[in-house]
Amino acid sequence: MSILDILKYPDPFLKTKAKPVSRVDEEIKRLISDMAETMYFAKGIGLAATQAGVNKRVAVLDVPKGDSYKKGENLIALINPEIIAHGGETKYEEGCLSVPGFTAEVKRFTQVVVKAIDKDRNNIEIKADGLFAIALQHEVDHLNGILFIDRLSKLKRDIIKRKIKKAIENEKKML
Ligand code: QAP
Ligand code: CO
Repeated sequence: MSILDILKYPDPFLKTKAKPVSRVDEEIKRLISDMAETMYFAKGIGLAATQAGVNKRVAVLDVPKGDSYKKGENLIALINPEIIAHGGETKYEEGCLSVPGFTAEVKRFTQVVVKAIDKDRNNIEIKADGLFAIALQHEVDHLNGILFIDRLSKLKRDIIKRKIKKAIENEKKML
């Protein structure tokens, strides 16, 4: 078990379109367990392999259902996830472990159906709505090299990018 380094915007690797996993072997299982450990350590509810610098279509999520959050209760690993159906339109104030300290309202589908392989090599289909549906779209985006800030209007994206740049400059001055 190890904690992985989470890449932060503007790391260019975050733009990588990740490669499909062809075999769920021990290496993938280790990656999944390290990603879950890293997600909990960072207090996140979702993490894509791309964020850990790994070029594979793997994501882990643990999205609270309702208001009670028990760590691990809703943990799921998705291999080669694909959105095969969607409906509705909604907005959600999103954050990201690769863009720490910043949030923005992002337009998303209200409901999604995601097809994937789980860690036990089963083909699964997940019908989701609410926060889970948002999280699934956010993680599939990461595997396609897309960050939530890329989904903002050019004006809002430029504003948030400038704020992030300033925050990074200030961090460097503190050292
Ligand atoms: C993706 O995001 C997501 O800025 C997971 O300081 C986003 O776990 C799913 C986090 C929106 C559903 C809705 C962000 C933690 C965690 C931060 C995360 C921070 C500390 C983000
Ligand atoms: Co993210």
